[in-house]
This record gives sequence, structure tokens and C-alpha cells, in this order.
Amino acid sequence: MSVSVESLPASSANKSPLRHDWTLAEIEAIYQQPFNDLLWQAQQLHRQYFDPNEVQVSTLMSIKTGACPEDCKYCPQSVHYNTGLEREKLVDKQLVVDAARAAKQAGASRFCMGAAWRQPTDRNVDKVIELVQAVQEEGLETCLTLGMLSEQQAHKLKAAGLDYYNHNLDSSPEYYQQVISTRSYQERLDTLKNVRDSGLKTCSGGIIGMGEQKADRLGLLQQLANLPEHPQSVPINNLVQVEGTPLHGIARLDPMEFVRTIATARIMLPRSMVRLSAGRTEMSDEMQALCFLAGANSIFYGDKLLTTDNPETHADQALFERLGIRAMSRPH
Ligand code: SAM
Ligand code: DTB
Ligand code: SF4
Repeated sequence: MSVSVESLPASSANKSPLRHDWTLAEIEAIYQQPFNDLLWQAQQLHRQYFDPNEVQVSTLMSIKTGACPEDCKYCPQSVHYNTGLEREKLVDKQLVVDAARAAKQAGASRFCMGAAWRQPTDRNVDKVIELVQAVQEEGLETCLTLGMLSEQQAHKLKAAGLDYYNHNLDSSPEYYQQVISTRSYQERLDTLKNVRDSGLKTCSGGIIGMGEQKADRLGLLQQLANLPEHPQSVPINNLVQVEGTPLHGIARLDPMEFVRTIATARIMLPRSMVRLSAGRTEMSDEMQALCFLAGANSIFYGDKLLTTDNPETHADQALFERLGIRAMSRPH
């Protein structure tokens, strides 16, 4: 059984409905249909809202690395695990300006800065605002991921001109508890509310390939789509296994399940940018092409994610060339 888009309640202004009341049974019916039917449904919906040959590109930079007090079992930056990562203080503005300039030159439209904090202090926020403004001056959209944010901090960042804030739900509420003990799911939802209420655009997604069940992947998508507003940007990360983290060595996810997750996200979140995020260095060009066909329309671009490798810029340029994909320009 599949849920046809036409049978869903129509929203007032648009041709396709945006739903916030998905049940797990409905999501499973979409996810489990024959692969070709799933990709066809996702691609049809994708074409209602997006140019199928355009992909948005964001470049990441770690502005404060390692020694994070949280215990996320996937993360090389947690102080709880020995991954051999050098800890670094907040970087100098000039380094950020140089990296942003290079990212723009290489064709990125957004620059995303990440810090290994549980929550920034107010002083941290003030310093990061200087970095955001420096990046804006280079003509890029800005995104931050700094951990939890209070209502005031979110407002301050919005007032300073920040465009997006990334905060992931990571997994289903049930599986999350097996992965992180130092921060609750509810705290994540609270941060997302503070971000939304401030008027910042939300970037929120998760990680799959962490040993979760299919029901957890469906549960993550359910949480994301049933938020009061769909996140404008939805990163789907494939776990990057880092030696020293508890999830290193876990059985890898069947790539077809990864593609199914992307396609299901596209169908449930038809107006969001779905980002094919961490884990691309281990994906073939063919698998990435399937992800784009399934409705992914954004990537991280540049040879580093935060601390781990991402495909080289020239490899992504060659991939885009092979597929006839153009990098989306920054909205004006
Ligand atoms: N410390 C902040 C936080 O967790 O909110 C911001 C940075 S944190 C590294 C951003 C996101 O990166 C995490 O929420 C997680 O989804 C993703 N991530 C971290 N380590 C990863 C890994 N090994 N593989 C895939 N995604 C990962
Ligand atoms: C997201 O969902 N993935 C990015 C970004 N948001 C901040 C981070 C991926 C990190 C992968 C592990 C690392 O490089 O440290
Ligand atoms: Fe810290 Fe973020 Fe890594 Fe969790 S994912 S350990 S909060 S840096």
C-alpha cells in the first residue's frame, strides 16, 4: 500500500500539501513500497517544488574543535572518547574569512560554522556573531551549529543577521536514548522551538547507520515532519565511523535503505532542502546519483566536514558535471 500524495489534505495556498500529522504506519507504507515506485513518487514531488538539476552547496568549518562535554556515541569530538583529535579554541576571524572566501570561490552558497559545545555562553555568542558578520561580508548565507540555544541567544543571533541554525534530532526518540545520555530529546525540541520562534531558518535532521532499526529511521522522519514547521533544511547523515567512538565497527547500513530514507524524507517534507550529508566519501557516484534521484538537493562541499573527510572539491565538480547538475546560487 502506498499513500498517494493526492489523497492527502490540501494546504490552503499550495498545490501540494504540507502535513504535520504523519503516523508511523503511513510513513512505513511509503518507505517500504517497491524501490522504483518510491523513487518515482519522490521524484515527481521533487519536481513540483524544485529544479531537479540544481543542488545547493554548503561548506562547513569547525570553529571550536573537540573536548565537548556531551557523550554522543558517534562523535569524534566528545571528551568521553579517545579519538586522538587535537582540541582547538575558538578560531581567529581571519581564518574564517579566508575559508569563507575560498568556499565562495569554489561555488558554495552557504557557510556553516560548527562548535563542539553543549551550549554556548553569552560571551561565546558575541564572539561568534563577529564571525557570522565577517562571513556575510563575503556574500555567503550563514549557518551555525553551536549546541543548545536559549530563547535570548536565538533572538540575538537572528538580530545579528544569521540565516540558519542547525540542531539535529539525530534519531527516533527511542533510539536516541541509546546514543546520547547527557542531553534529552526534549532539550533538542526546545532548542528547535527557540530557533523557530526567533525567525531563524531551521536546519535539522539526523544520522542513520548507527545500528538503529528501520522503525527508528521512520520515527526520526516522523519527528521532523510533525514539527510545527518543517525545517527548511534537513541533513541526512550516514554515520562516519571514527575509531575510538563507541559506534565504531557497527554493521553498515544497506545503501538501499539510505536511499529509501532520502526518498521518504523528500515525500514527507516536499518543500525542504534534503541534504545528502556526512558519509559521502564512502558512497560511489552511482549511489549519490540515486540519492539525487530520490530528491536530495543539497550537499556539504569542500574536503572537510567538521573533523572528518568529505569528497575533494574537484571530485564533486566532476560528479556534478557527469550528472548535469548545477550548484544553486545564493537567494537574493
Ligand atoms: N555540538 C553541536 C551539537 O551537537 O549540537 C554542533 C556540532 S555537531 C558535530 C553537529 C551534528 O553533526 C550532530 O548533531 C550529528 O548529527 C552530526 N555528526 C557528528 N558526528 C558525526 C558522525 N561521526 N557521523 C555523522 N554525523 C555526525
Ligand atoms: C550535519 O547534520 N552534519 C554536519 C553539520 N550538520 C554540522 C556535521 C557532520 C559531522 C561529521 C563528523 C565530523 O566531521 O566531525
Ligand atoms: Fe558535542 Fe555536538 Fe559532538 Fe555531541 S555531536 S559530542 S554535542 S560536538
